[in-house]
Amino acid sequence: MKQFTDVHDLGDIQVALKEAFEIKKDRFKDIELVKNKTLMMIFFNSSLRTRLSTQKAATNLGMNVIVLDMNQGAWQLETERGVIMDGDKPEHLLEAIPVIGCYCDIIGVRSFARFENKEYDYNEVVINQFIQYSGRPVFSMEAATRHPLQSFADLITIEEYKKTARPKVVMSWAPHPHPLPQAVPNSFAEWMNATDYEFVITHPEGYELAPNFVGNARVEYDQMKAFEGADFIYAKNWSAYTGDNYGQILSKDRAWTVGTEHMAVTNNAYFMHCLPVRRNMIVTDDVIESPQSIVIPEAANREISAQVVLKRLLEGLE
Ligand code: AN0
Ligand code: CP
Repeated sequence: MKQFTDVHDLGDIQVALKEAFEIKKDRFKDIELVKNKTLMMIFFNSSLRTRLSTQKAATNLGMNVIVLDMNQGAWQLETERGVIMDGDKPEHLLEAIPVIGCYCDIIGVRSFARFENKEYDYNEVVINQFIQYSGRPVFSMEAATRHPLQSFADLITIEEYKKTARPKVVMSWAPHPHPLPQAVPNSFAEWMNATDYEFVITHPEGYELAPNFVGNARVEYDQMKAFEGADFIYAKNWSAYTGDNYGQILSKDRAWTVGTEHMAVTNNAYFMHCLPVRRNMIVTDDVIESPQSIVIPEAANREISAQVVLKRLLEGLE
């Protein structure tokens, strides 16, 4: 594998899942796969899980790891080409990226949507510049429009917990005080559409995601109706995508906060969230602390999804 930015890079997802479960059984089995290979993790945004789980996965494979937080100690980077750099940014991304590439074999990048320009975000300008100019295989640690390491871990988790071959999975919008990217819901939808699960998306009007991510999912505006008979509830906030509302908050309606009354109409569904989660905005204390909440095993599977991806990228090195 040469890069990992979306579900298609993995090829057959059943094969990838099989690989994930083999790694989960013995996560140190590939430690002799490579010697002296270095992973560089570049963060333009904060992280707890991605940073820790990806570093753990890399060390399971015997890699060396360098982590760079671009907002702490690195030069502030200009990203637009053609800008006269007489402002407060001393370095350009177009030099920084190939320099970073000199010191490592594989690069992970976290760069969220900025909400300044929808086209810039949806063209994935930052991660694509890393792909183009670093000379190294690049993988997404959440880019502007997708979070594939998360979605892969979510899929592994559903496979572990599902009680029927074709579970009903419901992704529900929930309120949040700040505007959040669409990357997690876009990506989750993309991965769910690559399975044969029954997949439903529920959100207030105005929160429609880009049609290429929604795909064949059923969109149901009545949250309670969507939850009926669900086997998995996947909660997430996102800001508006459509038209001039891009990046805006249209609702903070706490009727959408997932509570016991919502879970009561499901098929004793498991509750999932990528974390970090705002309690009593996205989900009540009672639901997230209930035995049906699988947010911690879901986070644990981030190590596994990262290890599959790193192993494949290592195998693809020339
Ligand atoms: C981020 C988001 O919604 O994309 C990261 C989630 C993994 N969440 C926040 O910024 C709170
Ligand atoms: N779920 C997730 O990616 O968490 P972090 O933002 O803490 O990495």
